[in-house]
Amino acid sequence: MSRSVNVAIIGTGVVGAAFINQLKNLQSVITFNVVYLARSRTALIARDYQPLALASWEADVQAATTPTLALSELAQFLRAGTAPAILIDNTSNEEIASFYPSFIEQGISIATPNKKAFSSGLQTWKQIFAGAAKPAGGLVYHEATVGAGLPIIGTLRDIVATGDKVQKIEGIFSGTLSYIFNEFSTPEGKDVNFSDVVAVAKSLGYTEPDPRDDLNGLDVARKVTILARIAGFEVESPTSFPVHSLIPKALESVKSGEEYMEKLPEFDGDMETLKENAAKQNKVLRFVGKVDFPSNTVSVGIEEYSFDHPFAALKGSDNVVSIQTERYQNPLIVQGAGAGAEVTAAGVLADAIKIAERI
Ligand code: NHO
Repeated sequence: MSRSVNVAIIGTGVVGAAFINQLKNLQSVITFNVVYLARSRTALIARDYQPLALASWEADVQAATTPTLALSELAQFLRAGTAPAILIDNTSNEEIASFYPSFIEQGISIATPNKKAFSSGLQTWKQIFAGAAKPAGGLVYHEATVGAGLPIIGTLRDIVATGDKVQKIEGIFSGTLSYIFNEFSTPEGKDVNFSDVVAVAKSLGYTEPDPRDDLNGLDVARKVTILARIAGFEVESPTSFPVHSLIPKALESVKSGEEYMEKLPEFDGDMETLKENAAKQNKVLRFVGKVDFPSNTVSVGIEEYSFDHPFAALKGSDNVVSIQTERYQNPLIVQGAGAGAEVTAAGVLADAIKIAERI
Protein backbone atom coordinates (compact mmCIF):
# COMPACT_ATOMS: atom_id res chain seq x y z
CA MET A 1 0.00 0.00 0.00
CA SER A 2 1.30 3.46 -0.80
CA ARG A 3 2.16 5.86 1.98
CA SER A 4 -0.40 8.51 2.92
CA VAL A 5 -0.43 11.48 5.27
CA ASN A 6 -3.21 13.63 6.68
CA VAL A 7 -2.82 17.33 6.02
CA ALA A 8 -4.37 20.29 7.84
CA ILE A 9 -4.07 23.64 6.10
CA ILE A 10 -4.61 26.91 7.95
CA GLY A 11 -4.75 30.10 5.84
CA THR A 12 -6.10 30.54 2.33
CA GLY A 13 -4.59 33.97 1.55
CA VAL A 14 -1.92 34.83 -1.01
CA VAL A 15 0.46 31.98 -0.14
CA GLY A 16 -2.26 29.59 1.10
CA ALA A 17 -4.21 29.73 -2.18
CA ALA A 18 -1.05 29.16 -4.25
CA PHE A 19 -0.12 26.26 -1.95
CA ILE A 20 -3.50 24.54 -2.29
CA ASN A 21 -3.42 24.90 -6.08
CA GLN A 22 0.08 23.41 -6.24
CA LEU A 23 -0.93 20.55 -3.93
CA LYS A 24 -4.04 19.92 -6.06
CA ASN A 25 -1.82 19.29 -9.09
CA LEU A 26 0.94 17.43 -7.26
CA GLN A 27 2.19 14.19 -8.82
CA SER A 28 3.57 12.09 -5.98
CA VAL A 29 3.83 8.50 -4.82
CA ILE A 30 2.69 9.77 -1.43
CA THR A 31 -1.01 10.52 -0.94
CA PHE A 32 -1.70 13.86 0.74
CA ASN A 33 -5.17 13.69 2.29
CA VAL A 34 -6.35 17.17 3.17
CA VAL A 35 -8.64 16.66 6.16
CA TYR A 36 -8.85 20.26 7.45
CA LEU A 37 -8.87 23.54 5.54
CA ALA A 38 -9.36 26.72 7.52
CA ARG A 39 -9.42 30.43 7.09
CA SER A 40 -9.92 32.94 9.89
CA ARG A 41 -13.34 31.94 11.18
CA THR A 42 -14.64 28.93 9.23
CA ALA A 43 -13.24 25.59 8.15
CA LEU A 44 -13.89 22.49 6.09
CA ILE A 45 -13.40 19.47 8.34
CA ALA A 46 -13.33 15.83 7.16
CA ARG A 47 -14.53 14.22 10.38
CA ASP A 48 -14.31 10.77 8.75
CA TYR A 49 -10.73 11.48 7.49
CA GLN A 50 -11.89 10.97 3.90
CA PRO A 51 -9.93 13.58 1.89
CA LEU A 52 -11.63 16.87 1.06
CA ALA A 53 -12.07 17.38 -2.70
CA LEU A 54 -9.72 20.20 -3.69
CA ALA A 55 -11.15 20.71 -7.21
CA SER A 56 -13.62 23.33 -5.97
CA TRP A 57 -11.87 24.32 -2.76
CA GLU A 58 -12.38 28.08 -3.21
CA ALA A 59 -16.16 27.82 -3.52
CA ASP A 60 -16.30 25.21 -0.75
CA VAL A 61 -14.31 27.42 1.61
CA GLN A 62 -16.53 30.41 0.75
CA ALA A 63 -19.62 28.35 1.55
CA ALA A 64 -18.24 26.85 4.78
CA THR A 65 -20.14 27.67 7.95
CA THR A 66 -18.42 25.32 10.43
CA PRO A 67 -16.32 27.32 12.88
CA THR A 68 -12.57 26.65 12.95
CA LEU A 69 -11.38 24.22 15.62
CA ALA A 70 -9.55 25.55 18.64
CA LEU A 71 -5.86 24.61 18.29
CA SER A 72 -6.06 21.98 21.03
CA GLU A 73 -9.11 20.44 19.29
CA LEU A 74 -7.28 20.46 15.97
CA ALA A 75 -4.34 18.61 17.54
CA GLN A 76 -6.74 16.06 19.02
CA PHE A 77 -8.50 15.62 15.65
CA LEU A 78 -5.19 15.06 13.84
CA ARG A 79 -3.92 12.64 16.45
CA ALA A 80 -7.10 10.57 16.21
CA GLY A 81 -6.50 9.91 12.49
CA THR A 82 -4.70 6.71 11.55
CA ALA A 83 -2.19 8.38 9.18
CA PRO A 84 0.62 10.66 10.39
CA ALA A 85 -0.32 14.34 10.25
CA ILE A 86 1.24 17.49 8.81
CA LEU A 87 0.04 20.98 9.71
CA ILE A 88 0.55 23.65 7.07
CA ASP A 89 0.42 27.09 8.69
CA ASN A 90 0.01 29.65 5.91
CA THR A 91 -0.87 32.51 8.24
CA SER A 92 1.24 35.06 10.07
CA ASN A 93 -0.72 34.36 13.22
CA GLU A 94 1.13 34.61 16.54
CA GLU A 95 -1.27 32.38 18.47
CA ILE A 96 -0.89 29.49 16.03
CA ALA A 97 2.90 29.96 16.09
CA SER A 98 3.00 29.80 19.87
CA PHE A 99 1.13 26.49 19.74
CA TYR A 100 3.84 24.81 17.60
CA PRO A 101 5.64 23.26 20.60
CA SER A 102 2.40 21.56 21.61
CA PHE A 103 1.67 20.24 18.08
CA ILE A 104 5.23 18.91 17.83
CA GLU A 105 5.09 17.35 21.27
CA GLN A 106 1.96 15.51 20.12
CA GLY A 107 3.74 14.11 17.04
CA ILE A 108 2.19 16.53 14.52
CA SER A 109 4.70 17.85 11.95
CA ILE A 110 4.73 21.42 10.66
CA ALA A 111 5.62 23.09 7.35
CA THR A 112 5.24 26.86 7.27
CA PRO A 113 6.33 30.22 5.84
CA ASN A 114 5.24 31.92 9.11
CA LYS A 115 8.33 33.51 10.71
CA LYS A 116 6.75 34.25 14.08
CA ALA A 117 7.62 31.07 15.99
CA PHE A 118 11.22 30.99 14.80
CA SER A 119 12.08 34.65 15.23
CA SER A 120 10.47 35.53 18.56
CA GLY A 121 11.89 34.58 21.96
CA LEU A 122 14.81 32.14 21.96
CA GLN A 123 12.97 29.93 24.43
CA THR A 124 10.26 29.08 21.87
CA TRP A 125 12.94 28.20 19.31
CA LYS A 126 14.63 25.86 21.76
CA GLN A 127 11.33 24.27 22.76
CA ILE A 128 10.35 23.64 19.12
CA PHE A 129 13.59 21.97 18.11
CA ALA A 130 14.00 20.03 21.36
CA GLY A 131 10.51 18.63 20.75
CA ALA A 132 11.25 17.82 17.10
CA ALA A 133 14.41 15.93 18.13
CA LYS A 134 12.44 13.51 20.31
CA PRO A 135 11.62 10.13 18.72
CA ALA A 136 7.86 10.74 18.94
CA GLY A 137 8.07 14.45 18.12
CA GLY A 138 6.72 15.99 14.91
CA LEU A 139 9.16 17.36 12.32
CA VAL A 140 9.47 21.09 11.57
CA TYR A 141 10.46 22.59 8.22
CA HIS A 142 10.34 26.31 7.51
CA GLU A 143 12.41 26.94 4.37
CA ALA A 144 10.02 29.65 3.15
CA THR A 145 10.56 31.82 6.24
CA VAL A 146 13.75 33.17 4.58
CA GLY A 147 14.11 33.86 0.83
CA ALA A 148 10.75 32.23 -0.09
CA GLY A 149 11.53 28.93 -1.90
CA LEU A 150 15.28 29.52 -2.27
CA PRO A 151 17.42 26.74 -0.73
CA ILE A 152 18.86 28.82 2.10
CA ILE A 153 17.71 27.25 5.38
CA GLY A 154 18.19 23.65 4.21
CA THR A 155 21.63 24.50 2.85
CA LEU A 156 22.68 26.22 6.06
CA ARG A 157 21.37 23.34 8.18
CA ASP A 158 23.36 20.84 6.08
CA ILE A 159 26.51 22.97 6.45
CA VAL A 160 26.12 23.01 10.23
CA ALA A 161 25.05 19.36 10.57
CA THR A 162 28.13 18.12 8.69
CA GLY A 163 30.48 19.88 11.08
CA ASP A 164 31.42 22.97 9.09
CA LYS A 165 31.77 26.26 11.01
CA VAL A 166 29.92 29.34 9.77
CA GLN A 167 32.02 32.50 9.83
CA LYS A 168 29.78 35.02 8.13
CA ILE A 169 26.29 35.20 6.65
CA GLU A 170 25.42 38.29 4.67
CA GLY A 171 22.38 38.80 2.50
CA ILE A 172 19.56 40.78 0.98
CA PHE A 173 16.48 39.16 2.45
CA SER A 174 13.62 41.49 1.57
CA GLY A 175 12.18 41.40 -1.93
CA THR A 176 10.78 44.88 -1.37
CA LEU A 177 14.01 46.44 -0.14
CA SER A 178 15.99 44.56 -2.78
CA TYR A 179 13.84 46.19 -5.48
CA ILE A 180 14.06 49.65 -3.88
CA PHE A 181 17.87 49.67 -3.58
CA ASN A 182 18.47 47.91 -6.93
CA GLU A 183 16.55 50.78 -8.55
CA PHE A 184 17.86 53.60 -6.36
CA SER A 185 21.58 52.87 -6.25
CA THR A 186 23.08 51.42 -9.42
CA PRO A 187 26.64 51.15 -10.79
CA GLU A 188 25.42 53.24 -13.76
CA GLY A 189 24.44 56.02 -11.35
CA LYS A 190 20.71 56.27 -12.11
CA ASP A 191 19.29 59.71 -11.23
CA VAL A 192 16.21 58.92 -9.12
CA ASN A 193 14.86 60.07 -5.78
CA PHE A 194 14.47 57.55 -2.97
CA SER A 195 10.85 58.57 -2.37
CA ASP A 196 10.00 58.10 -6.07
CA VAL A 197 11.39 54.56 -6.03
CA VAL A 198 9.37 53.76 -2.88
CA ALA A 199 6.25 55.16 -4.60
CA VAL A 200 6.80 52.93 -7.66
CA ALA A 201 7.43 49.88 -5.42
CA LYS A 202 4.16 50.64 -3.64
CA SER A 203 2.22 51.05 -6.89
CA LEU A 204 3.58 47.72 -8.16
CA GLY A 205 2.26 46.05 -5.01
CA TYR A 206 5.77 45.16 -3.79
CA THR A 207 5.40 46.91 -0.44
CA GLU A 208 3.03 46.30 2.42
CA PRO A 209 -0.01 48.65 2.31
CA ASP A 210 1.94 50.92 4.70
CA PRO A 211 5.51 50.86 3.28
CA ARG A 212 6.88 51.57 6.77
CA ASP A 213 6.22 47.88 7.56
CA ASP A 214 8.94 47.01 5.02
CA LEU A 215 11.22 49.99 5.64
CA ASN A 216 11.49 49.57 9.42
CA GLY A 217 13.79 46.57 8.86
CA LEU A 218 11.94 44.29 11.29
CA ASP A 219 11.05 41.69 8.65
CA VAL A 220 14.73 41.44 7.70
CA ALA A 221 15.67 41.29 11.38
CA ARG A 222 13.33 38.31 11.83
CA LYS A 223 14.94 36.49 8.89
CA VAL A 224 18.47 37.23 10.17
CA THR A 225 17.46 35.98 13.62
CA ILE A 226 16.42 32.65 12.07
CA LEU A 227 19.65 32.22 10.09
CA ALA A 228 21.82 33.28 13.01
CA ARG A 229 20.16 30.72 15.30
CA ILE A 230 20.62 27.90 12.77
CA ALA A 231 24.29 28.85 12.52
CA GLY A 232 24.61 28.60 16.30
CA PHE A 233 24.32 32.25 17.34
CA GLU A 234 21.94 32.47 20.31
CA VAL A 235 20.03 35.60 19.28
CA GLU A 236 17.57 36.48 22.02
CA SER A 237 15.03 38.25 19.75
CA PRO A 238 14.87 40.31 16.52
CA THR A 239 15.10 43.48 18.61
CA SER A 240 18.18 42.41 20.55
CA PHE A 241 20.68 43.64 17.92
CA PRO A 242 21.09 46.86 15.89
CA VAL A 243 18.47 47.33 13.17
CA HIS A 244 18.78 50.45 11.05
CA SER A 245 15.24 51.59 10.22
CA LEU A 246 14.87 53.44 6.91
CA ILE A 247 12.03 55.49 8.33
CA PRO A 248 13.13 59.04 9.19
CA LYS A 249 12.56 59.71 12.92
CA ALA A 250 10.07 62.47 12.15
CA LEU A 251 7.92 60.09 10.11
CA GLU A 252 7.86 57.21 12.56
CA SER A 253 4.76 58.51 14.29
CA VAL A 254 2.78 59.93 11.34
CA LYS A 255 -0.62 58.32 11.38
CA SER A 256 -1.05 56.79 7.96
CA GLY A 257 0.95 55.25 5.15
CA GLU A 258 -0.42 57.99 2.86
CA GLU A 259 0.91 60.77 5.10
CA TYR A 260 4.27 59.00 5.26
CA MET A 261 4.44 58.82 1.45
CA GLU A 262 3.48 62.51 1.17
CA LYS A 263 6.27 63.63 3.51
CA LEU A 264 8.98 61.20 2.41
CA PRO A 265 10.34 63.51 -0.38
CA GLU A 266 11.41 66.00 2.34
CA PHE A 267 14.04 63.43 3.40
CA ASP A 268 15.37 62.49 -0.04
CA GLY A 269 18.50 64.58 0.60
CA ASP A 270 19.73 62.21 3.35
CA MET A 271 19.56 59.13 1.14
CA GLU A 272 21.04 61.05 -1.79
CA THR A 273 24.11 61.99 0.30
CA LEU A 274 24.65 58.33 1.28
CA LYS A 275 24.30 57.27 -2.35
CA GLU A 276 26.73 59.95 -3.62
CA ASN A 277 29.35 59.11 -0.97
CA ALA A 278 29.20 55.45 -1.98
CA ALA A 279 29.36 56.28 -5.71
CA LYS A 280 32.55 58.33 -5.17
CA GLN A 281 34.22 55.06 -4.07
CA ASN A 282 32.64 53.04 -6.94
CA LYS A 283 30.14 51.50 -4.56
CA VAL A 284 26.37 51.03 -4.34
CA LEU A 285 24.06 50.92 -1.32
CA ARG A 286 22.22 47.74 -0.34
CA PHE A 287 20.01 46.90 2.66
CA VAL A 288 21.53 43.81 4.22
CA GLY A 289 21.36 41.51 7.20
CA LYS A 290 24.65 40.22 8.61
CA VAL A 291 25.80 37.58 11.06
CA ASP A 292 29.50 37.80 11.81
CA PHE A 293 31.02 35.18 14.10
CA PRO A 294 34.59 36.60 14.45
CA SER A 295 33.19 39.93 15.71
CA ASN A 296 30.26 38.23 17.48
CA THR A 297 27.73 40.62 15.91
CA VAL A 298 24.36 40.51 14.18
CA SER A 299 23.08 43.60 12.38
CA VAL A 300 20.62 44.91 9.82
CA GLY A 301 21.11 48.10 7.83
CA ILE A 302 22.53 49.90 4.80
CA GLU A 303 25.95 48.73 3.59
CA GLU A 304 28.16 49.76 0.68
CA TYR A 305 29.33 47.24 -1.95
CA SER A 306 31.79 47.78 -4.79
CA PHE A 307 30.38 47.73 -8.31
CA ASP A 308 31.85 44.26 -9.01
CA HIS A 309 30.34 42.62 -5.89
CA PRO A 310 27.51 40.10 -6.57
CA PHE A 311 25.14 42.18 -4.41
CA ALA A 312 25.66 45.20 -6.72
CA ALA A 313 24.45 43.24 -9.76
CA LEU A 314 21.17 42.14 -8.17
CA LYS A 315 18.04 42.70 -10.30
CA GLY A 316 14.36 43.23 -9.56
CA SER A 317 13.24 41.90 -6.20
CA ASP A 318 15.73 39.01 -6.04
CA ASN A 319 17.17 37.85 -2.74
CA VAL A 320 20.78 36.81 -2.30
CA VAL A 321 22.73 35.26 0.56
CA SER A 322 26.44 34.76 0.90
CA ILE A 323 27.61 32.13 3.42
CA GLN A 324 31.28 31.98 4.35
CA THR A 325 32.43 28.97 6.35
CA GLU A 326 35.62 27.11 7.16
CA ARG A 327 35.00 24.92 4.11
CA TYR A 328 33.58 27.63 1.87
CA GLN A 329 36.25 30.29 2.22
CA ASN A 330 35.03 31.64 -1.11
CA PRO A 331 31.46 32.18 0.03
CA LEU A 332 28.63 29.97 -1.13
CA ILE A 333 26.06 32.19 -2.82
CA VAL A 334 22.36 31.49 -3.29
CA GLN A 335 20.40 33.96 -5.40
CA GLY A 336 17.00 34.17 -7.07
CA ALA A 337 13.39 35.19 -6.62
CA GLY A 338 12.90 35.63 -2.89
CA ALA A 339 9.34 36.90 -2.86
CA GLY A 340 6.00 36.08 -4.42
CA ALA A 341 3.18 33.63 -3.84
CA GLU A 342 4.23 30.84 -6.22
CA VAL A 343 7.85 30.49 -5.08
CA THR A 344 6.88 30.84 -1.42
CA ALA A 345 4.14 28.20 -1.73
CA ALA A 346 6.57 25.91 -3.56
CA GLY A 347 8.99 26.24 -0.65
CA VAL A 348 6.24 25.16 1.75
CA LEU A 349 5.13 22.29 -0.50
CA ALA A 350 8.70 21.00 -0.89
CA ASP A 351 8.92 20.97 2.92
CA ALA A 352 5.61 19.09 3.18
CA ILE A 353 6.96 16.47 0.75
CA LYS A 354 10.20 16.10 2.77
CA ILE A 355 8.16 15.61 5.94
CA ALA A 356 5.85 13.07 4.29
CA GLU A 357 8.89 11.09 3.14
CA ARG A 358 10.25 11.02 6.68
CA ILE A 359 7.28 10.44 8.99
P1 NHO B 1 -2.44 36.68 3.78
O1 NHO B 1 -2.76 36.82 2.32
O2 NHO B 1 -2.79 37.75 4.72
O3 NHO B 1 -3.13 35.31 4.23
C1 NHO B 1 -3.20 34.91 5.56
C2 NHO B 1 -4.38 33.94 5.70
O4 NHO B 1 -4.39 33.42 7.01
C3 NHO B 1 -5.74 34.57 5.48
O5 NHO B 1 -6.50 33.69 4.68
C4 NHO B 1 -6.35 34.61 6.90
O6 NHO B 1 -7.73 34.51 6.86
C5 NHO B 1 -5.71 33.39 7.50
N1 NHO B 1 -5.66 33.40 8.97
C6 NHO B 1 -5.09 34.31 9.78
N2 NHO B 1 -5.26 33.94 11.08
C7 NHO B 1 -5.92 32.75 11.07
C8 NHO B 1 -6.40 31.86 12.08
N3 NHO B 1 -6.20 32.11 13.36
N4 NHO B 1 -7.03 30.72 11.69
C9 NHO B 1 -7.24 30.46 10.39
N5 NHO B 1 -6.82 31.26 9.39
C10 NHO B 1 -6.18 32.40 9.72
O7 NHO B 1 -0.88 36.39 4.01
P2 NHO B 1 0.17 35.73 2.97
O8 NHO B 1 0.80 36.77 2.16
O9 NHO B 1 -0.46 34.57 2.29
O10 NHO B 1 1.28 35.19 3.99
C11 NHO B 1 1.11 33.99 4.70
C12 NHO B 1 2.40 33.68 5.46
O11 NHO B 1 3.46 33.53 4.53
C13 NHO B 1 2.84 34.81 6.41
O12 NHO B 1 3.42 34.25 7.55
C14 NHO B 1 3.90 35.57 5.61
O13 NHO B 1 4.84 36.22 6.41
C15 NHO B 1 4.54 34.41 4.85
N6 NHO B 1 5.20 34.81 3.64
C16 NHO B 1 4.50 35.40 2.63
C17 NHO B 1 5.15 35.80 1.46
C18 NHO B 1 4.35 36.35 0.30
O14 NHO B 1 4.74 36.23 -0.87
N7 NHO B 1 3.17 36.95 0.55
C19 NHO B 1 6.53 35.61 1.40
C20 NHO B 1 7.20 34.96 2.45
C21 NHO B 1 6.53 34.56 3.56
O15 NHO B 1 8.53 35.45 0.14
C22 NHO B 1 7.31 36.10 0.23
C23 NHO B 1 7.50 37.62 0.26
O16 NHO B 1 7.02 38.29 -0.59
C24 NHO B 1 8.25 38.20 1.40
C25 NHO B 1 8.28 39.75 1.55
N8 NHO B 1 7.09 40.41 1.09
C26 NHO B 1 9.51 40.36 0.90
O17 NHO B 1 10.63 39.74 0.96
O18 NHO B 1 9.46 41.48 0.39
